[in-house]
Amino acid sequence: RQSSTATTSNADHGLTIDGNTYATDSWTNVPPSILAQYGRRLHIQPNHPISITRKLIESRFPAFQNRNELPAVVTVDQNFDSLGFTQDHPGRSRTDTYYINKDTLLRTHTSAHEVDVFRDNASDGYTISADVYRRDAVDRSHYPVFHQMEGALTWDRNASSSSEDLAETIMSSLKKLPKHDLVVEDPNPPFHEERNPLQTKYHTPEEAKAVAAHLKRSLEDMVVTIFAAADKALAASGQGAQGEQEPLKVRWVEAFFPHTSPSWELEVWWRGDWLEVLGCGVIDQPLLNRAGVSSRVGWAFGIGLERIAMLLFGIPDIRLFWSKDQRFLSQFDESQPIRRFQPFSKYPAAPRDVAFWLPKSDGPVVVDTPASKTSAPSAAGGQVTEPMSSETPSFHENDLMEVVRNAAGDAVEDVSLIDSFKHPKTGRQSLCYRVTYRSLEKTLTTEEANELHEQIRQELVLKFGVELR
Ligand code: FA5
Ligand code: MG
Repeated sequence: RQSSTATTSNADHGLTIDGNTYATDSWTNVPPSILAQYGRRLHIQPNHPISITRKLIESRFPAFQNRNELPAVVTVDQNFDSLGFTQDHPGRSRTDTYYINKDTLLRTHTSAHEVDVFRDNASDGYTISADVYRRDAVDRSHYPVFHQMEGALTWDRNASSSSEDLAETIMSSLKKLPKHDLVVEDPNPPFHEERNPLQTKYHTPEEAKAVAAHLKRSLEDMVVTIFAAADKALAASGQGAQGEQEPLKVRWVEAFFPHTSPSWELEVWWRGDWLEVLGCGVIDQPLLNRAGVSSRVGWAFGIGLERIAMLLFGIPDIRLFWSKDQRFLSQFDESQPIRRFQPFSKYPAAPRDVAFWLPKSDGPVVVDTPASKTSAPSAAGGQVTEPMSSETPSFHENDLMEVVRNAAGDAVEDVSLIDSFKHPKTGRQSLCYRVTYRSLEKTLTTEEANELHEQIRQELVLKFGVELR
């Protein structure tokens, strides 16, 4: 198989992507940085967490055909018109979408292939996994290239004698789906006249209700599978005993997509937050008509693979998926059960200890115990600092953390109390902290680490009157 590549050439000659050259025009806005990422195809790279996540989801839909190699360059028609996007839909804007030229773009979602794949009509169910591109902010959970999986299942009307019969067929296939004990919040009516209408021209309420019920149960089952794997990995890592976790909970939220109606988003309650995981709905019938399969009725969903992979493996930063560092890649093995990602930084650590006598004071001293570690925001992120006692102390460990952060910022990965004792005669308390310096950008020299550390030592004396040992 040929690998995908993108090259930028002289604007006069256009853009060459996957061996095809496209004329550029005033719509062209794909930057070289995006073209440089093009062709990695993380979703089919063996043992990559995005690929492992894809396979895990695919495994819940065993009868589906999996389309994972569709190229990312699509037409405006495929990405928007074929799905019924209105002309003024904001998604079409050049501020949101990477255009190659006015007619051609990098797909913004896997839905861009729905009509083509329905037209192929090769199987009742299919998934499409692919890299998708959106002009977006870059932070821990957003990246301008990410991966989606589309899934769809349709039934042929012609195989049923009536709409009652079709609804019954769908409901009986629903009954064969695995049962789960997931807590599901679904306060939504089956349809809402303005917000989430039944496609009255094409579907009876019973048909649409059956499709929706089948859709929701199928996706709930998928979520149960994923989160059971995530819980297991978490328990195995010792980071979260299974019993302590709140039970898994999901909720269905009304949504709008031009290509489904009614539509919903599925949100998962995970570690204290509602997390949007996917969008889905009853497929717009005119879309199926355009694909030449007007006798088919069914559901479709689109899920973000990074979001799932991040919680499955505990990957703290979306940028890590693009790492070529073996310390990242070697942690994932598709033949093994899912394991939590062990954060690392690219450059060596420079640990420095600071030991000091606390000044005599009446106030309590709030420190952590050496066993339970309190971390400054680590370079790899993801570690949560335990809130400490709210009493008014003379010395609060969080003050030290702030001194460290102010002095060294992102160059500090970790701060831990490693020793604490009270002098038997004087009653004075001594503490020793280990500060681990490690930059994401470079190897810190001995001198640089020493300088940062000295600054922190002096600040502790100035701010807290400690006596350095
Ligand atoms: C869509 O892209 C629809 N095409 C999904 C769909 C398919 C609906 C089929 C109905 C039928 P949305 O833009 O919400 O919808 O993206 C779907 C999912 O992709 C989100 O739920 C989220 O998990 C993921 N996602 C969206 N934007 C980002 C991003 N910038 N970074 C990472 N994941 C994202
Ligand atoms: Mg959404």
